[in-house]
Amino acid sequence: MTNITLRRHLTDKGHDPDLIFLLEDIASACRSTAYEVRNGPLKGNLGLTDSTNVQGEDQKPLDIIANDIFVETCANSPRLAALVSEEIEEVVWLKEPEEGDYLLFFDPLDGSSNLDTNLSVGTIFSIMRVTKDGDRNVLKKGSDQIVAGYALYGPATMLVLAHGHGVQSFTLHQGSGIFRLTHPSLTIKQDTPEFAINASRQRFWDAPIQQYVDECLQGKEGPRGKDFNMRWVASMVAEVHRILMRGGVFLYPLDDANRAKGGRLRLLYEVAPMAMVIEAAGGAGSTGTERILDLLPSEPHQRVATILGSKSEVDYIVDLHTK
Ligand code: FDP
Repeated sequence: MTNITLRRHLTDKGHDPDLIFLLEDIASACRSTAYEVRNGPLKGNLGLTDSTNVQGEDQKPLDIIANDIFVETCANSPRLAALVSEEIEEVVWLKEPEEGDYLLFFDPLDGSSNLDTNLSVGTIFSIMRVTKDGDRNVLKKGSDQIVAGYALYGPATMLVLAHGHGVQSFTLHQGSGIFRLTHPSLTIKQDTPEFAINASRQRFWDAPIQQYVDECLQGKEGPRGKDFNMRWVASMVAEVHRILMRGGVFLYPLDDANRAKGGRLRLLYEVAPMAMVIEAAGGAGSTGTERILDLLPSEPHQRVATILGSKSEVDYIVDLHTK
């Protein structure tokens, strides 16, 4: 561990003070969310609410609590023009947008189906800029992100950031509430035989995904010539964090059951931020046919096919699609 705090690190990198302000607000919201997640069973916050979100998915009390924490905390940032949240249908405008203002996209509590079983969940976020006065367009490419990251509420609370200077992870010190730099440079191992996919959907998969998983399962005796390992936490933040720490690939592909919706995971506040983190750590992110960061969304809650992780593995899967 270093003595470098989040604020010191962001300041050393020469970021605009308004961006540091916003990132510190995001860190505060993550700290408060971690506290609520940790105390969820004691406060009776684990069950379902009567409501569904804009995606038609059941909401848990903690989905709503985390969303409210982010909206209240980040609305404090003077240059934040708008918020786009998984839990809110409309874009929330906080001010008349001016050139250089920020736009914040977030999934306040990703993987919340894991709350009942006390497994890791997280928050995913992304920051983009308003490019001209009065511009209310939030439908921008992932390559326009200036910062992307996530907080993982696991045994330790970690904040992972990609902000144009590689990928760093900060760990929340439980006593002081300070995020300290614990992983100054995260890079993804290229040669790790581990894949993550919800295999119960196999009957819906397209041929390239069928072939990829089939080859992995054949192990040493198959065309890949090595044994693979499989993991599925059903929490994208936990999955991506594992891949950052020890390599592998995460797949939530387009399949016959989710094709009409465009996929499972949401582009602007789940997949594009994770793709930025993964690429900044030397990995790759693709739909199978297109680079995720090149996609232009057509609506704020758009879904997308997702393949993220070690570059060699993602490239291999893209090749299977091309063939
Ligand atoms: P959740 O709905 O619990 O928020 O973002 C959606 C997500 O979780 C991902 O975190 C996770 O990878 C995926 O859905 C789980 O999907 P399955 O239900 O198919 O396992």
